[in-house]
Amino acid sequence: MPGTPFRRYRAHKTWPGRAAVARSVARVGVRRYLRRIMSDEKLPILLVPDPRLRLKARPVAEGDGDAVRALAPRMLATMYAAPGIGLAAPQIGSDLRLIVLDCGGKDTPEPMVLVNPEIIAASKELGVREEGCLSLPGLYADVQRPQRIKLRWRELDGTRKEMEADGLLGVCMQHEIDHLNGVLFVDHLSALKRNMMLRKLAKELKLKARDADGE
Ligand code: K1U
Ligand code: ZN
Repeated sequence: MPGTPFRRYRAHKTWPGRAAVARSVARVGVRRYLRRIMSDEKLPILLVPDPRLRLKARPVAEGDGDAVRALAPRMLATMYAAPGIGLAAPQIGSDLRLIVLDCGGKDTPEPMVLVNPEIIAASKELGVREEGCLSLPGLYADVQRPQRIKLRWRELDGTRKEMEADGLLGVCMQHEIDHLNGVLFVDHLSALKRNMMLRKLAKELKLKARDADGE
């Protein structure tokens, strides 16, 4: 696997499952485990109103294997450092349909790398949960989405996977797949609320940039 920053998993063709992650964490501890699956390199996260956040990402094709295997550990490092519980490739300027997630606890990491994820079923019942976004720093709002989804994706080795998700994991998966389609959580709010929040953020980012220039 030339050019990939994977260390421990260099010889693996696929991402380890939940049980394997838990066994590794129990053996080496959380910090050492995460250091093994992450790159040292963190990537800058694009902020609104960067137009790249509004583009539809393209499906990962067979020829993208090396790029995806190189990107995934960098995306995990970027997500953990932010800190966040998810990250989609468009947020770091890539046009690939690739997301990483970890909705596990502090002592029970559950890193996931999903290639070409798609929602194949969604419940009629809706739920409301507060969301934030690394591309909209400091903004939070209650968002209504399907309570439960069925998701299909491919592993890094191309293996097809499916699972059902609800709660925080289900919300996070929907939020990240939205990013692949150029959709942000504020798009689920009323135009009035969305514009108010985006104006507030634009002001804050302008002040921050001015402060940084003055230093
Ligand atoms: O996609 C992103 O911008 C990441 C985003 C994911 C997300 C959060 C909440 C609901 C749905 C999707 C974040 O991770 S924002 C940061 C955040 O929620 C968080 C940060 C540290 C600890 C716990 C949560
Ligand atoms: Zn986001």
